[in-house]
Amino acid sequence: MNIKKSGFNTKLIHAGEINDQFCSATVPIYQTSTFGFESAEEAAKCFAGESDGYIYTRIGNPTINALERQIAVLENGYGAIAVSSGMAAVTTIYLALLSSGDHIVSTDAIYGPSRGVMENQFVRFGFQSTYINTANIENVEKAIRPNTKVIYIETPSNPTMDITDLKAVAEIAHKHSCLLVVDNTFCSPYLQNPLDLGADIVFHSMTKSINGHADIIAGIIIAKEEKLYNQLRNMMINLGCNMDPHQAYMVIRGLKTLSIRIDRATENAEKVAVFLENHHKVAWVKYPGLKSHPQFDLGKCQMKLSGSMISFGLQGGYEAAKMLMNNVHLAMLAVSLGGIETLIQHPASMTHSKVSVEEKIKSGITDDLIRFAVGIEDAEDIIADLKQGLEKI
Ligand code: LCS
Repeated sequence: MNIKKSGFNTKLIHAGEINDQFCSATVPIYQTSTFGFESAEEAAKCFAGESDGYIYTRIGNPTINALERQIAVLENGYGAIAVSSGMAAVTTIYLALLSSGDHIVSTDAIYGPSRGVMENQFVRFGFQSTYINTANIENVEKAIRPNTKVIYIETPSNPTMDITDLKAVAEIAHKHSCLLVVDNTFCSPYLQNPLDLGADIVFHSMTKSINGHADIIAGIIIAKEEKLYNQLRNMMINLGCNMDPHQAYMVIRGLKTLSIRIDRATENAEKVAVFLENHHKVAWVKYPGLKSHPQFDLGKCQMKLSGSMISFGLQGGYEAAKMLMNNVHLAMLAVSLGGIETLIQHPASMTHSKVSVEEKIKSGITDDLIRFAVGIEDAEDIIADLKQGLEKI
């Protein structure tokens, strides 16, 4: 069977299989830090790259590699590099691609620390950055400088839910000899495949929907070409931000039900978004599946489904938002997303609290914005919870 030619769900179940001696149905956990060699000659060959045996788990491990092979197939990439967290993926990418004096153009409303690490820490290493609303494609070309090396996109953006046209931005990036990097965490490989649309590197916080069970922190980077893959893997090995075999096993376990979970969470989110849009205390709702979303048509052609993330604001602003968050019972007041449980949070004071006030206003992370990550409970219960919470305002 050629797994690359099979359907998405078959890949979810079988693309990571390994041939172990007992024909186990699941990938075994190779919980070892090091691997022995049969001879000094074999050891030398492995270190010279002439034999592909395992050496040391920071460099490679059969359980971790099973997950990497599987995600590379799901994203149609050359290869994948599993790392200890989504932020390890972000920092590995920055450090592998940028040198002192290089410039990056990025979506402004991205996960707070992905921007914070660049503006507050990597600025010491001479990295330059410009943050813009990439949903307006004209902004991207205008922001490019002679020293721009990377265009970094999150779509839909976190937490503003703006959608960037990946095909158009890939064209601009390549015209200017830049690499296009896409954070595909909100969508997962099930909803969007940026490499197919022209991106060079895609990455995920697997803490979210890929693992899906709120019990693991993990990340993965997928490169389209071999040269980029090697560049990224070498950086990961030397930074030492590898994944642990047990962590990989847990992610492989969660990944198998990715499409079923996302189908259900999306079905719920569509109902919740309509409920919110029709509620008199709700000022606005931003959800890719609503016709009122400014990039509804682009979302439809770029994403398989509209996903489980909704942003909305209340008539009463931040004060009303606090009352809602303090009065919901089923939705948990917590950061993160893409899990089986419904979560509610306030980005301006939580996930994006380190972004400066001016930048928050500029990028649309307003004080009234509530981010709602819909889980796989019954839609009626999620809506009833919101309804009673809204009545308390
Ligand atoms: N990229 C995106 C889009 C994210 O949402 C997150 C985490 C990361 C990268 C970093 O991944 P981590 O290191 O946590 O695995 N997002 C979070 C959020 O929105 N709330 O809590 C964490």
